[in-house]
Amino acid sequence: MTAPRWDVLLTGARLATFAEDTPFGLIDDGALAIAGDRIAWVGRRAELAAAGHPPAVETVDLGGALVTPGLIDCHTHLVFGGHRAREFDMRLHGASYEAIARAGGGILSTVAATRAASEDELLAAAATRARALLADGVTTLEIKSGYGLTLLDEQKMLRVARRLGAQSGITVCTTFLGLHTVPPEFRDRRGAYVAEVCDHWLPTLAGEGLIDAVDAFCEQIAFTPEETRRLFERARALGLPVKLHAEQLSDQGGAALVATFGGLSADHLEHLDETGIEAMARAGTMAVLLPGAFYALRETKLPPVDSLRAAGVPIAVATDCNPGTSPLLSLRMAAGMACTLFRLTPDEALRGITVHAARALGLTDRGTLAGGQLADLAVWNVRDPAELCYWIGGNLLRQRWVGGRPAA
Ligand code: DI6
Ligand code: FE
Repeated sequence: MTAPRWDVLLTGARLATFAEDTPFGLIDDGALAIAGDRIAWVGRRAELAAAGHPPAVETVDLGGALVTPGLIDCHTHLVFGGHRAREFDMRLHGASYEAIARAGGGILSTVAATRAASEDELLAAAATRARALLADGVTTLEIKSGYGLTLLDEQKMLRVARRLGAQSGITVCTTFLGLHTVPPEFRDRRGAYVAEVCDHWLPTLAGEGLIDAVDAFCEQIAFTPEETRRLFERARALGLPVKLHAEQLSDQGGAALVATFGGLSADHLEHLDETGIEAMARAGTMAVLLPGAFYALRETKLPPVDSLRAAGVPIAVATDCNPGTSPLLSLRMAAGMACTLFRLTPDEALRGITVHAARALGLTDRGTLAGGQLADLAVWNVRDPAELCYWIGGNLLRQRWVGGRPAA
């Protein structure tokens, strides 16, 4: 794309573009031009003169630093009250996640804490967590509801997510997760709860512009495929995209179900089988791997990465940041864990937190360094892209650019 004017020209950059199938889409000694909030030109510095543009308003020499697209966390539960460190301790003493949930802990204990918190308290706590993600390169974030489980408390969570986007200056995509668990008020009336969520809350919250996508926890300890299908039918009628927590603890056929609705993604997938993989490949439903939950639950069943690759299902990686199963506040760390635990290559893991993560959110305007893409960038203190997966912790980020401007 040519632009009438370049506002900024970054030179002396190693560009991991993820726009090509070459390793990391790497361009050595590259240059990247920004016009307005968009990337105007990407290429080798040597080709710059031939691009025939007038000098940019400002030129910044990055001295050989690595530049990637801003990182995209496509699955988080960042808004919640309290924490669950005590359950962490209980699990270390042998209690299972399912047993804690069945005994009324688990998601329900976070529901109680989230209901008790004010909107401002939730925002302050979520903003602290968001700062950690941003400090490790994130420029787009998905946030799910699902710890309110009354109409007012789900509304409260989704408003907090929207406010967090406005105050942090990054894109926050919201997802309605009313079918997360059956709340205490409906303990013996789950049918009535599903009906309430599908027929009342979903259209109400959608009408208020609070929902970008719809998700459910399809699991033995949560909701059945039939209940999930009912939700997805309502979402489809409202024109909302769907995604699903699928095949995390058991094989419920959730991935195949979300694929029949042309879903954006099926997430977790440790127990995914070939039927589910084929359905995802046919529908273009992406796989989102969540190694933080695998790690925290000391899971041993691996997601079928080889079969996903063979079927050509694109793989994204996310933090799943939540107080129960994945208290993980670094997306870069999630990518590193996807390599170490799931044997993704660093190239796959980094595509998983950039271009594939964007597609898993239905976003085509970001995730690669290419002309016309949003100028959301991460500039790093390392030179080799694989280092972003290899270092565990550390302050690797030099600077984020959001919408064409350096971010604080
Ligand atoms: N995402 C979820 O929604 C559940 N597991 C997961 O990975 C439960 C989250 C929780 O226990 O709070
Ligand atoms: Fe989750």
